[in-house]
Amino acid sequence: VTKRILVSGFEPFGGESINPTERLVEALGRDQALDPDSRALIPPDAEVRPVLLPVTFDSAFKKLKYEIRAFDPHLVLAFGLAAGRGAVEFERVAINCLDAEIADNAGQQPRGLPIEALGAPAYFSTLPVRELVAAVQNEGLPARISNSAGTYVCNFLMYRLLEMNVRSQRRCGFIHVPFLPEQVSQKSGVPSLSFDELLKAVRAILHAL
Ligand code: PCA
Repeated sequence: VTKRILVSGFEPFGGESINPTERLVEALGRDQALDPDSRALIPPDAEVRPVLLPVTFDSAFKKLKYEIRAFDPHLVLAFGLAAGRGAVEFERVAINCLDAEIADNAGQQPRGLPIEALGAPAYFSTLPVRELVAAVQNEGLPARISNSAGTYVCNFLMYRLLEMNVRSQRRCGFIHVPFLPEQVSQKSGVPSLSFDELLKAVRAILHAL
């Protein structure tokens, strides 16, 4: 049986002109279009639906929810950029908190509010995060579990995604990735991961799942 895997990425935000996770969904779309045995990233027994999301509190989850309903995936892997982080980071938990340090791409900047007033304080990833860290590390690439997805659009999306799937068999989670090298060429001491390395990490994740 074919495993349906929805992979989301985000548009650029916060003054950056690129988002590595946007490039990632584009690359997965090209790979999915190839014949199953000639794909470089996606296992032959998997079908990936790449979805690009806007960096807005208003629309990001609405679009993801619509795509989940249409595709009915077994797994949802949501990716985002985490400025300054130095590894592929599997988020363990999403918290019921909105506290945007910068406005989103629609100009919204909620500060110190709950996502859902009477909602659960937090939801835990239903991905096998420890195994996935090992799968990426086995490729010689940096990976770790993160205990905070922040309080911006990524944490919001992860919270809503897990809330939606709390009574389902579908495994869902969020993965933060570092900047691309070209994004840090003017910043000293900020870590990055090359696009080839990112693809290698994602290939390892898809194969491990
Ligand atoms: N990263 C942001 C939102 C979009 C993205 O790629 C975040 O970490 O919240």
